[in-house]
Amino acid sequence: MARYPSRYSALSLLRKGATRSNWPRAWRHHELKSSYDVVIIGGGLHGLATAYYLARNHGITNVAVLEKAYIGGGGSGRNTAIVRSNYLTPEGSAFYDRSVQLYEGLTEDLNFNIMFEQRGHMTLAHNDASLRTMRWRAEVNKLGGIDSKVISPAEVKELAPAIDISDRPRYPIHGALWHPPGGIVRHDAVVWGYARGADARGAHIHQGTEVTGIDVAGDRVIGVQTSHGPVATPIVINCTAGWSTLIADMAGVQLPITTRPLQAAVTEPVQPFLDPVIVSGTLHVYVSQTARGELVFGASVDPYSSYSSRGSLGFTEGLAGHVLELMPGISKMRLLRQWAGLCDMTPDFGPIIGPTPVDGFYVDVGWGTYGFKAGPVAGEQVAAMVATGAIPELIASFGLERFEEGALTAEKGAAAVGH
Ligand code: PYC
Repeated sequence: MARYPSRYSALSLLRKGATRSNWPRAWRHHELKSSYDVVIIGGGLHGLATAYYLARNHGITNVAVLEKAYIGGGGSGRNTAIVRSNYLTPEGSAFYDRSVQLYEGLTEDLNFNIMFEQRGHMTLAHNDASLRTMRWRAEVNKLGGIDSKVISPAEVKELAPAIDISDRPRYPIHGALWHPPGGIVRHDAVVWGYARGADARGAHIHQGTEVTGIDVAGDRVIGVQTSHGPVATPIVINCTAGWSTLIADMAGVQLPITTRPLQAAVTEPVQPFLDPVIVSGTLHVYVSQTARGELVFGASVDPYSSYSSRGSLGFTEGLAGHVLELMPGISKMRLLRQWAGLCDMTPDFGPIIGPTPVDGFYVDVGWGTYGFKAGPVAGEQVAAMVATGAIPELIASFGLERFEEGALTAEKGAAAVGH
């Protein structure tokens, strides 16, 4: 398990907490300027990472991040914080592998402890068909140099003793895809670390600033309208989730996206007993145990479009039934909270990153259920695209034009759970 230095010793944290003195502001408030070189819409992980890498890697600092609520309040704060790169397609696994690499170095790079725990990621197979997909994924992963292999039920039990590998459950376990570099991160810390890094390098983060319109002259973007006034800019990047289609509509760009809620829930904390992240596509559930001892659960996206960010009783009932198939020993644990985040689903379950028919208007959207783990690499690659004007190889297959050209990416088979 990776261990990273913390910025504060326990004693200094206690002293600061008790006196509430001298907490440095992590990012500053600025007046909204009338023009910026780049405007990023969406103050989540993707928008903040893009601002950070624009400054860090390309020296572009006259940048505004516009967030209608507060930073990290959307998908970045509502996901289940899983990081992995065991995707099905070569382009998907190469892309997410770069993200794992960035996550591995992020605490040091940002000088902010993101608490990345590489405890391994296990995708269970409950039938021959899923075992075949696991083998396929393992082979694609190995070819790309990614640590990923199929393991037996006995090895599952050794790595996660709480899992029932007997033939009692309705869907007994036949094996699993084991991916040691996968794990979990403290998701808020990643958002705050990027915000701090972007701010320190000159980007302006504007919370409570809603984009109400995008100004286009001819076929070129020239600015945005906001709840705090107009801003002129030659470059606008749509880094939103949930509202990505509404923002794109403002520029006259249509995106092939439908928005679905994805629910999650967390239990009361208990002693550590579950090391890896466990995923079961057949049972539509994934679970990990946080450093605080809570179990964090997620499931499939809801089967309807909605902008709701609340949990439902139907979700809790389904989740409990499925989780107890996997781990009958936790039947007495109590759920503390549940919530939903918004997932922008594309027809091929790949993201849409790149330019659009409107010059200067870029998108980094359509992340479905993969957005959190992609934050660092998406930020890095989008920044490179905007700075150089060229499309980096790692994102070349995720362009908007693929839906017209029929060059789809087919990443559904690597989803954590069914869609
Ligand atoms: O793809 O690993 C994943 C995932 C976890 C939660 C939602 N998606």
